[in-house]
Amino acid sequence: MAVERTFVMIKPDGVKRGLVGEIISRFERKGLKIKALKMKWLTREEAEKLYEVHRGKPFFEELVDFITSGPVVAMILEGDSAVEVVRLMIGPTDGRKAPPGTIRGDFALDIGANVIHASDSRESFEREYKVFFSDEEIVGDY
Ligand code: DGI
Repeated sequence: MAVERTFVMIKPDGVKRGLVGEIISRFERKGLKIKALKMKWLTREEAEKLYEVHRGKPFFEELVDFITSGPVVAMILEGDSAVEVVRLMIGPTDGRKAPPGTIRGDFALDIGANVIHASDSRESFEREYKVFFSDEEIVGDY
């Protein structure tokens, strides 16, 4: 087991529906440590950077429109196998197919408006967190 970090973002639908506390609470209860936390309304440029791997796909414009439609809450979480653990906790992309008990399974009924984003690899984490945080904004051990 290796302590690692992952990047999580509660999307505009999750913020508007008042799910921020519920979602953060799930990660805290799991034992993951919050290392950075921020609310932000992304510009189109920032959204395109965050989702650059999807540029050119048919849903790209819709995705950028959606993610800039309201503020998001971004965080860096730390813990054993954090990338894999958080992906398991959020569930598959399509809320209609996500199993109950996962965040998307419990709160989402759509493939686009699916409440939450989490890095799918260490490489994605390294790229994604930099859209929101400088290294100085990550707190030390506690
Ligand atoms: O890592 P995920 O968020 O589970 O999924 P992903 O990396 O394949 O896609 C990123 C986001 O793009 C996803 O959360 C919602 C959106 N998306 C992915 N596939 C589709 C989509 N949106 C629409 N409208 N249609 C899709 O097929």
